[in-house]
Amino acid sequence: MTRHSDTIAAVSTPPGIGGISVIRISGSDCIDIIEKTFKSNTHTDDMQSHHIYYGKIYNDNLLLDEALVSIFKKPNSFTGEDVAEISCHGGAFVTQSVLQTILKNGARHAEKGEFTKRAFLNGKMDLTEAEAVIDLIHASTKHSLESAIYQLEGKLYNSINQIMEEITSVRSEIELDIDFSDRGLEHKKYQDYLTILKRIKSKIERLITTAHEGLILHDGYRVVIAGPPNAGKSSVFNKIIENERAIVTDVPGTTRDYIEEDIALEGYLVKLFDTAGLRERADKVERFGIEKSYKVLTNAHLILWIEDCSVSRETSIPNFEGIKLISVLNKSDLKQKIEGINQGSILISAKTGSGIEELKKIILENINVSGDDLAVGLITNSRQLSAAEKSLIAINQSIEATQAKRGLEFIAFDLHEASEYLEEIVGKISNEDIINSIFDRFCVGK
Ligand SMILES: Nc1nc2c(ncn2[C@@H]2O[C@H](COP(=O)(O)OP(=O)(O)OP(=O)(O)O)[C@@H](O)[C@H]2O)c(=O)[nH]1
Ligand SMILES: [Mg+2]
Repeated sequence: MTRHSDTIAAVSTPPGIGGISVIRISGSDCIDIIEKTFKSNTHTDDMQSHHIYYGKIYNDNLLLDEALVSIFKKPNSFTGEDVAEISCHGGAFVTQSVLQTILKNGARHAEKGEFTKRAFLNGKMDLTEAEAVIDLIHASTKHSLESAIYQLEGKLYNSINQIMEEITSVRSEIELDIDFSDRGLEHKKYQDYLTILKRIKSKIERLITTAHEGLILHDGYRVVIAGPPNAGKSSVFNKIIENERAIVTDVPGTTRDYIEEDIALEGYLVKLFDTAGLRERADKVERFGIEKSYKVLTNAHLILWIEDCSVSRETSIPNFEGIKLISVLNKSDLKQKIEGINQGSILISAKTGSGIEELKKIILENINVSGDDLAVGLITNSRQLSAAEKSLIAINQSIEATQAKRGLEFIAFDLHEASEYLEEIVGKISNEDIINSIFDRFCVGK
């Protein structure tokens, strides 16, 4: 029996005590196992797919629980195999006893994500949809949930499929030309191919640009609070997250290691970082903290540069290449020494809360994710992005080859490669390790 055709079982509801627990079973022995474990007025052979049956769960002759059992016969189930779901009482002991009995009666304990992996291997979903299942489980904000749902509906899959079809169509035409033209192609034909290839290129480019939004919706928008020591960075951080999370003191150099907190701003996931004050003179521990601050800063989407407006500026505002920086003058409740308002700085006070709402609004404006691309399907992780980028490189090579009127075989080869990379996004991955690493991110029972 292969690893994929034995019967697996796991608790699908979260651990702990709840009203009910659901145990999921999938595989060819599923119905047999139900027959051995579950006694109801309807005999197992007469149970219909997609119906719920009431009965009792036994370990041999020992009554364990009352339960509801639903059977989903293949191929119309989540995994594409025979599936049963047992809803029993939610106590941890009851649930474990029922699961142990099912394992004793012929199932193997499922690995992380194994149900979804089977759904993928049985052609029930492509990889982007499988990844959407994980995202759906982990979605913490409205917009990341929406993006996962669209992906689960196959939006990304459809967009990619459409591009792959266009590549296949032009490739077959080129291959016909290889077979039938012994004297090379006329100029016009090259021009026609060029037009088509450029159109495909722009579609892949558009796909890649969606990754910016997709990754923000999926992983969050990174806002890093930085600035000189004692400017009130940690105070601003606490005010934004509405919690006294960071230590605040009047001693410069209080924050050593950076801290991170996730917040939801109007349905967007924002990852807010508080960092160590940046200064030249610092002890060993503080220097470590400052080095780490720089690392976080270089990965920021947005930097809030906080200064104390009641003291004179010692150093000018730094420039972090390619990263938007907003100058924030804190302690507006004190007498101002820095006049920065006319230069576009915003004035706040972490002490009184003045300007904090405005600051949040500015963060939101900068997220700049329109949501227009949601319906098209967004690239939402780096695995998908890197495959799309490789596909773009291959398309660019095919364009170069066409412009140089190189042999048609070269163009066909590049197109083949471009298509392979796109297929990698939706599922044709030959590397077992990559597949396993994707499903490893699931929890058991999913
Ligand atoms: N008056 C006034 N004091 C503030 C304000 N914000 C912070 N402070 C005070 O400024 C001091 C430093 O605040 P922190 O939030 O620890 O400053 P920091 O920038 O995180 O400092 P380091 O972590 O040491 O770099 C504390 O005594 C705060 O109470 C403000 O808006 N007004
Ligand atoms: Mg601090």
